[in-house]
Amino acid sequence: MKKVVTLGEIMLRLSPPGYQRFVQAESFDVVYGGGEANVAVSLANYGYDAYFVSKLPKHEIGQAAVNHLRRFGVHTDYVARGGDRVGIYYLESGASMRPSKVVYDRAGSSIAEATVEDFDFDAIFSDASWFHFSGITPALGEKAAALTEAALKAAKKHDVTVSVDLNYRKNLWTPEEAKAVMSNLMQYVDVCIGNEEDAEKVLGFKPGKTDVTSGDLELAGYQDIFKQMKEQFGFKYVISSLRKSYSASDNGWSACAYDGNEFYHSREYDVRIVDRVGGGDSFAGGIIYGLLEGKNFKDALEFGVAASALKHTIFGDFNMVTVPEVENLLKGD
Ligand code: KDG
Repeated sequence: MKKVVTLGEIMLRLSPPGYQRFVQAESFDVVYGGGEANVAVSLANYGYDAYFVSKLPKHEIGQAAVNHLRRFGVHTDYVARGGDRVGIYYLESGASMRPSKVVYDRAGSSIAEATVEDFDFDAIFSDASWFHFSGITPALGEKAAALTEAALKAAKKHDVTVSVDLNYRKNLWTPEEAKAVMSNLMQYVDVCIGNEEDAEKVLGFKPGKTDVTSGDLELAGYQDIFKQMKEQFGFKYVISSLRKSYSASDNGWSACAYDGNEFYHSREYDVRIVDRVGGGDSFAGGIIYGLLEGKNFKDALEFGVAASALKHTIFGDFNMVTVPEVENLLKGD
């Protein structure tokens, strides 16, 4: 079975039940999640040997996060134990015209403080097929950025295919900080994935003439910047999810992509959102699955979009869907 590795932070997520606001909540629903952990769960669901690389404290909350990953089939052999804290994020779910809110409490988490000595990257990547990381991990601080680069160097040394989800997080860094760090890391990347705002905030490429909020997608703008990004960073594939935001609860969901020859726009799904957190991660997970399975690029893209559309119907950060479920959606009208 193919071995896929992701690196990042898994956090405790606390959310007021239903659509309550933070200020009225008397209890929280508990799940665990984090960009790259979510991708690992998707890939474990699809039958791959998915390994998550991270660091968590030795106490019971750290253990609960490890257990959560194991419960969904992710290998935790490379989760180092130690440090002081599990990152937390609070999520207030939006509805109708009220947007969702996120509050982070993650500074000084074990993975943010981890160093290269915590991991044996040579061993981790020597038999791996794929490595996925996102812009969230290097945004955790200088140590995490150095750790990400060390992992990328080891992955490339072992000829492992690398994907990134640019994943801009405005609460963690500014566009200028993101650009300085991420532009350097792009030299290791084969498959670049993002969304409407990531290309601009993380790499400085703005798709012209596109107003996503109004639903007026001018795809020519994407075509132009994808060509430029491919040229500048040498990516094999450049991919963006596309969200038409009708309200906090109703979205149009599709993607566009470029492989150096053709520009593709996928099928679009109308999604009524149960929980959109992790939608981008399941998109990345679906594309990685499609490419690892040897699907052509367009089919891998369609698989990612369909997997991600399904994720929007599932509570929590993880996408608990199977390959047949995604394929059924792909076959449907
Ligand atoms: O992509 C989903 C993530 O945003 C979520 O799981 C939490 O990792 C997270 C973050 O940093 O926002």
